[in-house]
Order: sequence, then structure tokens, then C-alpha cells
Amino acid sequence: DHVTLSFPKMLDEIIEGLEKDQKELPSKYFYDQRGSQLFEEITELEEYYPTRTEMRIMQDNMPYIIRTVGSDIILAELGSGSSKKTRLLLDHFPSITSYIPIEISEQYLAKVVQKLNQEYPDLQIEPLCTDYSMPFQLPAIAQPYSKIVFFYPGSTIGNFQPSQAKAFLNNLSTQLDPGDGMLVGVDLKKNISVLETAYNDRQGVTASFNKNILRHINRKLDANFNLNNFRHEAFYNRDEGRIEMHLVSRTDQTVTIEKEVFHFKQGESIHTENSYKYSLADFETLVSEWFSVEKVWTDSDHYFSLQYLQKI
Ligand code: AVI
Repeated sequence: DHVTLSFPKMLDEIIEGLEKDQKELPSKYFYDQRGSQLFEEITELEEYYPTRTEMRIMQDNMPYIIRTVGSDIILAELGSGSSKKTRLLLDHFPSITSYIPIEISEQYLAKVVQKLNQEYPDLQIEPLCTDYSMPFQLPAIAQPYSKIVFFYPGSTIGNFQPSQAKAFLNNLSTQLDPGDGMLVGVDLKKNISVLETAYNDRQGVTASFNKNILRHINRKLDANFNLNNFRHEAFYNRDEGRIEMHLVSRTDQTVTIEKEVFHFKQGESIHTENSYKYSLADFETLVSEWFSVEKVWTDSDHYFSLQYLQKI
């Protein structure tokens, strides 16, 4: 599945990240087929509150959400994954005329689209396999005269650093006209132990998901990471307002990637993911150059929010 993520680009990004003082890897490389499946398992864990909370918010507010988003829309979902939350919308929202799932993992996307075509025979589905963190073009069905609504659930926007999130929003907004919108899930600041538990589940699914980035690199590139030589670490960085995931080297070791050799000291980490947690005010400020916040729905614990943003 390396059609869209071309080999040289993946290699460049990985080498660039591992050459930094604090080694890092782009978190989008979690998501090969296996990584997407592991993430799906995470969403079903007791400890991982975001998915079920967001689904609950959607279920509890569906008529209101539909009224806010409007009718006759083209729904373009960013990082569509299993499209589970989309099914919730499609089942209640007959006025979605077309659906554009946008997903980095090609095999996973193909499978899900095949299923959706069977389940929703009247829906026009136009998949787009791309790395949406880079500028991209929506397919031709998203033409003028129809309202475009991006659907970006799960608080995946929190996996961007704020500066990256702004570049991404800026790029999205070039595809939108005033009145178009975005239905976005945003995870909120909360008790640290709730956060840290969600990223350190007892079964170790999150640990496997984290390590899968190394397996993915071994598979796609000529690399020899030994997964047993790294351990999963996840903690809340209060100053930055984010969960950080790292892979910590258990020993002094070297790893070779396409003839480039990287040294790891015992205890040295690779920073693999950020997951920012926002206050409602901070998020509004983040998007304010391009979007107005029209509506915010939350759960009773204020753990998570679903927001409708309108392009200004
Ligand atoms: C996809 N994204 C919103 C997840 C998150 O919570 O940041 C990815 C994840 N990482 C560890 N667990 C889940």
C-alpha cells in the first residue's frame, strides 16, 4: 500500500525525524493495514474514552446536528478509517448525496468502500487515498453548487501540533466557500489520570499500536528495527497540553534503514505521537482565522466535544 505515500518521501521523512536530537517519527506512519486494525481495537477499549464519548454525543444530538449541518451536502471524511461514525450520520441523514472518504491506508480504504457500497447502494462514494496532511484536491464530484462539509471526528486534529493544524486548516479552507463547513471532534482538557489511563491500557493494545510504526517501517523500507528492544511510553505533558507517546530503547543499539545507521542509547526515546487536548476557548482561537464555531456539543463529563465550524 505505498502507491500514494511514495517510497522516497516516506524514507526522507523517517530519516529526517531520526536525525533530530529528540528522535521522532510522523504519527501518520502508524496507519498501515495492521495499524488501522489496532487503532480500531483501541477505540473499543474500556480505558479509551474518546470514541465512545463522541459516538454518544452524536447519538444524543442527532436531530440537532442534522439541522445545523444542513441538507444536500457532500460529506468528505478526513481519515475515514472504518467509517463507523459515518454510518451513524448516513443512517440519520438522507440528504448526504455523496461521500468522499479520505484515508492514507489504501488497502483499508478499499475494503471499507466495498462494504459501504453494498450497505448504501444509493450513495455516491468517491474514495480518495491520500496523505491529507499535505495539500490535496477533492475529486471532481465536489463541484460548485453543492455544500461541502468535512467530517473530521475522533480528535485526530489533536495529532497535529497547533502550527501544523493551522497549515492544515488553511489548506482545507482553500477547498471551501463561505457557508461550507466542518464537523470536527475535539478532545478536551481533563483530569490527568483519565488521560494517561486512556493511552496506557492494561491489555497493551496501545503499546502494540505504538510499536507497529517500527514494523511498518521494516516492511516498507529496508530496515531492521527489533520491536522487542523498545517499550511503549505515554504521558501527559502539562506545559504543552498534550499526551506524548514515545518508544524507549531498552538497550544501546543500532538500527539500519536503507544503509543509514542510527544509534540509540539505553533509555533514549523516539517521540511517535502528540495528542493535544484543548479547552473550548483555545480551539476557537486556533480555527478563528478560517472558521467560526457555530455549535458545540459535549458529554455530561465535558470529556469530549463535537463542533460545527463554518467557513468564513
Ligand atoms: C487518532 N488519534 C486521535 C488517536 C489519539 O487519541 O490521539 C490515536 C491514538 N494514539 C494512541 N491511542 C490512540
